[in-house]
Amino acid sequence: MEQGRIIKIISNRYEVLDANGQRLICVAMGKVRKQKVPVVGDIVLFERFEDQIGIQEICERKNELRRPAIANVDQAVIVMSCVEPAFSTTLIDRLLFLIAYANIKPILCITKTDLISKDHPLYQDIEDYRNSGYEVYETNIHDIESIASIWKDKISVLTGQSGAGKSTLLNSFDGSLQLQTQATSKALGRGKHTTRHCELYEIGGGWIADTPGFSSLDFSHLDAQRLADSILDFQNHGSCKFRDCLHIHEPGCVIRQGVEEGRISSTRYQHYQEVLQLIKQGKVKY
Ligand SMILES: Nc1nc2c(ncn2[C@@H]2O[C@H](COP(=O)(O)OP(=O)(O)O)[C@@H](O)[C@H]2O)c(=O)[nH]1
Ligand SMILES: [Mg+2]
Ligand SMILES: [Zn+2]
Repeated sequence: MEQGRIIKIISNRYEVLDANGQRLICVAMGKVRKQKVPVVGDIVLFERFEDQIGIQEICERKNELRRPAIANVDQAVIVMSCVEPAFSTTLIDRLLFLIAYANIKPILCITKTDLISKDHPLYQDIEDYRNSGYEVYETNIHDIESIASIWKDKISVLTGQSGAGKSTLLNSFDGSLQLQTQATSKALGRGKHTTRHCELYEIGGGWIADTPGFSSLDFSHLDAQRLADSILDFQNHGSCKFRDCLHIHEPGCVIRQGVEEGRISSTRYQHYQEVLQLIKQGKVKY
């Protein structure tokens, strides 16, 4: 059997990139469909038959996201606009937590900087992320230079609200892509949600998935302790001396101390507490 990677899914047709870089249209064989639902990014074993190419097996995933459904990514870029839609550290942090929880490297891309002044207060939030150890890029339609070199040899996924500028960003890197953006979809009268399926595009020497915006983020499947252990702000601060510590009530907890002394972002800590509540409550909409 040969190995390849799913780069696009349209209903039950899977586009697989083979070892020679050829794009093949495949179907999923029955036993695969029983095993699990194939997603973009999946490494698969496939077989060429006379009349079709069949995916026989989905290889073990090194990581996976649910929303968007994608597997085996190296980095997830949270695309957040300065305005339209409004900048939100709550949303950034919820995405940061979900991405780190999934064992994927998060990166922040702040778009539409052309629409705000250089002394806008949100630059303090950006500084806060940088101080916490996150990689942050600032872009706008006229200037994407700073983020141009991060894609090489990596599988990346863009995530963020509808309208944040994800498709615009990818179009700026490769004009031939012509991904539909909100402006173009309005012109065509197709409403707001323009990116309908998940697909990997070859850009900047790597592969990037554009994804639709989401209407909700689901925290119901998260384990509270694993969340606490996956938050980079806490990890960078050294480990808490208590085992199984959620860093909430425990006296002498190093993370709480770090927050009190201003060495851990109080915003992130507050958002962490909120997400713990959401986990307790079960399902949630943002
Ligand atoms: N002024 C400005 N507008 C932008 C920028 N990036 C995207 N837009 C606009 O924002 C709207 C939404 O962009 P789109 O790429 O469709 O967002 P997506 O839903 O995240 O893919 C479109 O009208 C874009 O032209 C930017 O850097 N500056
Ligand atoms: Mg889009
Ligand atoms: Zn603790």
